[in-house]
Amino acid sequence: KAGFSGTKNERMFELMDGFLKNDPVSLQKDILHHVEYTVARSRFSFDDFEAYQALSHSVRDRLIERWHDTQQHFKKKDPKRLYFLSLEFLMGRSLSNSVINLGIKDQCAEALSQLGFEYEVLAEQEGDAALGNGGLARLSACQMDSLATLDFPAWGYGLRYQYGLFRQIIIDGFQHEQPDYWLNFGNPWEIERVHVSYPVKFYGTVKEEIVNGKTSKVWIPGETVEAVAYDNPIPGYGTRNTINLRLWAAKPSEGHDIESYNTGDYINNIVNRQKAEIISNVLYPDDRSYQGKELRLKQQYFFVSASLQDIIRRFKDVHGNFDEFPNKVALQLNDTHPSISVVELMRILLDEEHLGWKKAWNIVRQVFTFTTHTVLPQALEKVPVDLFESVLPRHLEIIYDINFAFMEELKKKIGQDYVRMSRMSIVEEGAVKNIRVANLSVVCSHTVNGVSRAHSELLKTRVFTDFYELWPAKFQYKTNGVTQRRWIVVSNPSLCALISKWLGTDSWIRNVDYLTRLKEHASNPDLQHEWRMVKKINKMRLAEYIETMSGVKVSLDAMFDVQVKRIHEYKRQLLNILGVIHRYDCIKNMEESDRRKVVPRVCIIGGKAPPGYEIAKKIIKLCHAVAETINNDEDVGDLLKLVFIPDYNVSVAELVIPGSDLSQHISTAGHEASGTGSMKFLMNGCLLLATPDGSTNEIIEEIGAENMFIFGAKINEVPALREQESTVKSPIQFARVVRMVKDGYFGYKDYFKSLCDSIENGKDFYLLGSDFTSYLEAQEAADVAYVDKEKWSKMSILCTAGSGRFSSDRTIEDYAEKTWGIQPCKLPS
Ligand code: HBZ
Repeated sequence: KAGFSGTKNERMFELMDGFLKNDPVSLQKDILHHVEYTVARSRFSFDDFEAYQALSHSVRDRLIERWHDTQQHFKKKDPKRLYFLSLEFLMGRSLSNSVINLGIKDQCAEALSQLGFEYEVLAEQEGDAALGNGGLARLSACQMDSLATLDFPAWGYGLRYQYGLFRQIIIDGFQHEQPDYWLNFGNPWEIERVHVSYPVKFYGTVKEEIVNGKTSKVWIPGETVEAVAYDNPIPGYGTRNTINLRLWAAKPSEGHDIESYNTGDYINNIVNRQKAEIISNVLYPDDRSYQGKELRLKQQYFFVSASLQDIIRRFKDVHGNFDEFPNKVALQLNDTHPSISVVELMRILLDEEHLGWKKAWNIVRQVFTFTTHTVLPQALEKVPVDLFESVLPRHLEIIYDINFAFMEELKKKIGQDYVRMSRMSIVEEGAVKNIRVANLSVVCSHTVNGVSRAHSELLKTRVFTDFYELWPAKFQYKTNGVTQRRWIVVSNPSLCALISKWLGTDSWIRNVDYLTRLKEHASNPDLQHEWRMVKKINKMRLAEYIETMSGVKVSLDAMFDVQVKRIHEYKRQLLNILGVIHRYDCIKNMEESDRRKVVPRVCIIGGKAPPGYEIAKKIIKLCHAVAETINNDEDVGDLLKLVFIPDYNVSVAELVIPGSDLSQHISTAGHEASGTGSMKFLMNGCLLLATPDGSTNEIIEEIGAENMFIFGAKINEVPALREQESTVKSPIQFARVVRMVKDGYFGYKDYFKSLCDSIENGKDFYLLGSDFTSYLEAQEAADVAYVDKEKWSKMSILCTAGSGRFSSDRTIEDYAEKTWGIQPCKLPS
């Protein structure tokens, strides 16, 4: 014990030399250390990728320190914790986000430059973590950033897919899907916790047993799979708080099936055990439909079961019984995907903790909150009862019991209205009996949230009307938001510096209310000039990228007009392409002298089509076919270009959004629950051309319709328009551009036939024809505004200035107060 001073902990801290230091020399030492001992390359010879790995490990070490302190602090304080359950998280890259949130970007850059490396080049080495489809999944990621930054005691739980969202490659204009081997080069941002693992059971039978004189149900599983934890630290900005995103991977279970080893075929047994890993193999790539697939149900139950075991273990470490559970635990259901957790918690409380039904049900109803991200009733998940019975037999029994109790409660309130009762039932009767997962979620949660005001209205009037009438107080909404850390600070450093310069502070990075002060300077010519310079830098980056990806050279003087998002009929990329064809047609038919008045455009489209969605795939092909014609037409030159950006993902978005002048959010009104892309563009001073759908109405309130280009039918006009659709003739320009496609002007005549049929009079469900004229008018208004540089710059500044309300910080504070009932729990600095 020589030299031992004070407590063991202090001595250990001394030995470790305190916390890691963040000056460039210390960082350099750490990087070289990791090159040699983690990456196992010689410190005298390593390439960009190896340098990226070593840098990431150095940053990760710092995250781990904070992570430990945060968890220790939460443990000591034992606050009510939020557990965010989501089957999807679209985290994108971690290095750039981590160095920003830790406040060590400049130090890293300096450390690297002395070693002969460039920070920006290394950051580009990282692949995206794409464990999600689209809006819902990226929203989860933004919300995790806000939860950490605002010091909330929160945990994220999800699934660690081996293969994330497919890579989109384009061959001859057609989308092809390739597996996303994102873990092939290692993932420095996760920590495998081999000791944190739980058995998850499937199949089998249910028996009755007498426990302490009471009948109890015992589930005898037919298969057990082990869930192993992988922790992903999520650092807050301007705080030491670093929270955890725990993702589960499936592994063969140790204790399972030992018998058969003695008797059976050894090799086959090993092979069969290995099949357990299939559960966490691949992310489902359809972001709107769900067809009751067994593997999908197993994925959902797998991550939920492991998460609840983990949450209950943590709770029981401190608490002797479940009375305090609702005061210590909030469980957030991110859409219906994790909703089986309400049944699983019931099962644990009843069968394992032996609580009575009433007590268990009372707990369940106090802890769950549910957010839905959809508008379409048909997109709500259903699981065939037969499937349920085979995979989770005990859970099906509990669902029946919950439903019975609910129906009894309902009868007392509404009397014998059996039609309404059958609509509200968790079990759907019919040729195929189904479990309605959305109804289960509404019944078992104390709060149901929509993702924008308009969405919430639709939930009340169309999707959950019966439930709203029964429990009006349950229904709330929290308009989505995005994190300004990733969408300005990380992705647009020049704009970030400019904003801080003009506000005289960088406080807006933590407190977005400061952004509104930009309004005072919106007409200042100096700011406007600098604002345009920043945009130009970002457009240059984007133009270079476009040229590399598609070979098309674009002019920086042209307006960059962007629509990037998943490809869906309701999002109406087809309307955009038809608009481009119209513009092309006009230019072609113009006198030479008139062409000089045309405002040059670069139309940029990007997004992935769900692999089985034929029409969406045809839209991608049409975009390429039209681009081929336009981009090679000498009459048109720089006046119009059309480019498709392949494999759109989070890191591509970080490049595209800052470089856009105009962006399109043009869903048929009543279809986009919220939309979050628009908010990222807004933050980056990009003007919006949009329909009054989802969160756009709230954006209009904040930015002013005069600073946007709004067009098209309103939500409440759509039903009548649909009814009249077959009788009202579509506008002549619309008919003309559709005919061009139909007649094979862009080739592939037969292939595009069904696409054209889908928007023909009488079948134009998404009302492209009906909105076409006002769409063109909005586009023209954008042209006129763009020519007036001062006016455009002012509008652009006002977009950024008004974007504060659409920060996920605001959304999360709202949820914390009105839905979850949690308080910040900040680490002392
Ligand atoms: O969630 C989106 C909404 O379409 C969008 O309007 C909203 O802004 C965003 C965030 O609230 N919904 C989705 O992205 N939905 C999915 O990705 C999804 C994924 C798997 C499914 C179903 C839906 O099985």
